[in-house]
Amino acid sequence: MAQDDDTVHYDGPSGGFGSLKGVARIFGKEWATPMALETLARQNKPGGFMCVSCAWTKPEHPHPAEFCENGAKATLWELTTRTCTPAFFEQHSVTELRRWSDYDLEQAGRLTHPMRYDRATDHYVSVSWDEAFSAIGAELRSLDPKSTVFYASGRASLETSYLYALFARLYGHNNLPDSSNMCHETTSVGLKKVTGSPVGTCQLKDFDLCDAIFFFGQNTGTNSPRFLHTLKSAVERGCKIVTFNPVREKGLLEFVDPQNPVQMVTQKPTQISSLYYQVKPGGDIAAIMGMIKHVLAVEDRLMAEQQRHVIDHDFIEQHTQGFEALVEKVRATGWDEIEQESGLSRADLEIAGQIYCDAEKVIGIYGMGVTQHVHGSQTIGMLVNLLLLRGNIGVDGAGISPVRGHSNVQGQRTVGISEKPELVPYDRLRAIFDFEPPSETGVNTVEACEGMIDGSIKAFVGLGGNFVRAIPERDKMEAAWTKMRLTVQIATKLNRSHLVNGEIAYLLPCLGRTEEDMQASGPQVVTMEDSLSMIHGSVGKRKPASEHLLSELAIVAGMAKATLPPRPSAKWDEWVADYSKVRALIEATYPEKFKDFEARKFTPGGFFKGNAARERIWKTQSGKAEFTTPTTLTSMGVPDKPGRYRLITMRSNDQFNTTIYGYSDRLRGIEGTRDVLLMSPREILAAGLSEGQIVGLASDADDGVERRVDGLTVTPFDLPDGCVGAYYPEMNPLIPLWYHDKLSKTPAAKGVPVRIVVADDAP
Ligand SMILES: Nc1nc2c(c(=O)[nH]1)N[C@H]1C(S)=C(S)[C@@H](COP(=O)(O)OP(=O)(O)OC[C@H]3O[C@@H](n4cnc5c(=O)[nH]c(N)nc54)[C@H](O)[C@@H]3O)O[C@H]1N2
Ligand SMILES: Nc1nc2c(c(=O)[nH]1)N[C@H]1C(S)=C(S)[C@@H](COP(=O)(O)OP(=O)(O)OC[C@H]3O[C@@H](n4cnc5c(=O)[nH]c(N)nc54)[C@H](O)[C@@H]3O)O[C@H]1N2
Ligand SMILES: [Mo]
Repeated sequence: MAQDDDTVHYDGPSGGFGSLKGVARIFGKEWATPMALETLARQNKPGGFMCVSCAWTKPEHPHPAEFCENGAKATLWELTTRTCTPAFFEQHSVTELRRWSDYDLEQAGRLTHPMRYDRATDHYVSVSWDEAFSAIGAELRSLDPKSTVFYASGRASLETSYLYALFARLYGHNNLPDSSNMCHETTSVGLKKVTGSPVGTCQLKDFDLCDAIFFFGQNTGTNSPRFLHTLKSAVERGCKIVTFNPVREKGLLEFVDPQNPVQMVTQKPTQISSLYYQVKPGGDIAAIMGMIKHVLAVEDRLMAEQQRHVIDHDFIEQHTQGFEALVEKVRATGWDEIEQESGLSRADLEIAGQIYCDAEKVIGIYGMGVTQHVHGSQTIGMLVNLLLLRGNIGVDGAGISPVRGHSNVQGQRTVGISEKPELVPYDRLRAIFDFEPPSETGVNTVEACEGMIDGSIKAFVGLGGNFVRAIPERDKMEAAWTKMRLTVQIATKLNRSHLVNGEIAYLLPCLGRTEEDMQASGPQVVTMEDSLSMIHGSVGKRKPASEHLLSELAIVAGMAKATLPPRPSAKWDEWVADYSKVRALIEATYPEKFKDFEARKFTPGGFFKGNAARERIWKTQSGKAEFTTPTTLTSMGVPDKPGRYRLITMRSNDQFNTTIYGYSDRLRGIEGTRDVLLMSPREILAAGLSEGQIVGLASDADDGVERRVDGLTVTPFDLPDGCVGAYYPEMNPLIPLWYHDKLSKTPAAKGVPVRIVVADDAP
């Protein structure tokens, strides 16, 4: 695709020296210790520790250095020697800190002491753990459990997560929203609906066997860089990668392996995508419809010529339902509509469709570009439709593989962090702990926010994360937040969510995963589940950032003990002393997935928890894999109109969610600032704007609510017409709380309706 000359772009491939420089920039800072390299060498290795960055799988035979630029940044970020001590809080009031940027807040370093917010002086003051636990316990006891929320950001271990969910249920609620609610909940609900499995079906070995990979809205180079090694090997043995993404992401175009000396010297990159389609944001349903239309046309032609079938009719007959309705819909949909909604030409989609027909085994990959849309669930349904046509689920070398975010986000759901009681084996919880778990469905993230606004939610406990910064509708939410009675945050570093406090507020500092977790029975192991459903043990070896830190598990147990009446089955102290006892509980609760958990926890490459859809056992309502007929060709929630743009909220290469490592998005050529509005040169011209002009964005959701972000520099960028790009989390004030995936309520952060506001005095 042609690139206008003045469009900002970066010429180097992803990986390569640029990625080493990215790491060096962080290493160079005074706060990285000389021990850092030794820690990095243990990253993602059996018996080592599992990276705190993304959830991509950890292979059985790791590279000498099995980490990437961004994994190294995440590790070093945790290893900083800077500390955010009581003296820091004495110096800076909470009101003052609210004016700091996300970057500056986390630069303050690791939290060292448990802190209580003192409203009278507007400062955090240090408290003892006992004091914090008993105050939190007293507050929780005085509240209706159903008016409280226990949030989890997907990092905490399986052991901690299991106990956190148990604490919630013993206390009396299922209000367990998770970062997954803003992320792959579309998968947990949408993929489960059609395949019966809430997670992907692929394993690493499938990537050695597939003939084609169709890639939708996942930015591998930045968000799961180690996956590039897998893709590179696939390409080198002839696998075709076909990518759909409005942005020409460097990592999906070409890659220099920083682990490969020859490639590093020659700098000859591997071409990753054979075909790259700049689909309109929200245009994926239409694009897949076009491909399916082509598959049907090929089938018709082959049938007429009495040749072989391209569609796997035996599979469809035996394993699926809904095929005829889909075919009818596809035949009734015209190419003009498909071209209009996808922004792609019939000829291009026919080429993609032909690659699909020619490939024996196909994998479908997707990320936030699919899940964060109003009709994201329908897009997942369409991708599954495409795969089912040729029996591409449940055979080696094929399948569907959503790429998950946080390092244990998938695992947290596996061990009970879910607002939906039907997803949790209550019979086993009853038997093990001798209690009646609450039957009422809890709140997800959006519902928790609604509850804070209407006053029904009165307390928030956050196991990691930066909730206030990550959710939509920030301005309204920050105001609602302060009306809560109690807010408790378990964290490693200071962030915005710690500065908008309830009436009573505690900030509880915890160990990071790289740090040694010493308990009564000795140093502890924790476990996590990656994107491919592999379970891994992780051991931290570093000296903790402060002697006052507790492990996340100990903090959860401390709060639970202070809140709940004692019961013989709840052995909080024993569990803290020895995490293997918690693994035994996990195995007892989920025996099919965690058989011989303790013995298998260090299996190289992890152990597979199993997946029914992979075995072609469909745990759907119909007992079959379901073809679904889309009700729309666009996943946008509002129609286009003049002056309205579709905003993609993006992650830079220098951030992990709300943690901003720096201001270099080197793979996109944007340096020194995050306050940019990315637009195609054509659109800049058409809107009467000029490069470098400072503009604002306003929400254009037709609900009469004023939402604004100002101070964005117009920057030419290679994007399809009708859309603009800007960074997450800065753009979150623009997303209405009600603008989310219909089925799962995942906020639709990738197709936000906005208009551009030019100040009267602008040049
Ligand atoms: N370094 C780093 N690693 C991370 C994270 C991080 O912030 N930094 N975050 C972690 C987390 S929690 C998650 S969930 C994952 C997120 O990883 P991804 O799933 O990759 O998420 P995003 O970067 O938000 O967006 C993905 C891509 O979708 C494209 N896109 C936008 N709209 C559309 C559309 O309508 N259709 C299509 N086909 N594409 C579209 C965007 O251009 C972008 O390339 O990464 C995890 N890993
Ligand atoms: N507009 C827009 N909004 C989005 C998205 C988007 O693409 N666009 N993406 C969404 C997605 S996919 C997600 S997952 C959410 C992210 O939402 P969250 O998971 O809530 O946010 P993070 O930024 O990952 O959390 C960062 C904080 O976690 C804490 N932390 C780090 N390590 C640890 C640890 O080991 N233990 C504990 N207890 N705390 C730790 C630190 O204090 C740090 O400040 O945001 C969502 N919001
Ligand atoms: Mo995520």
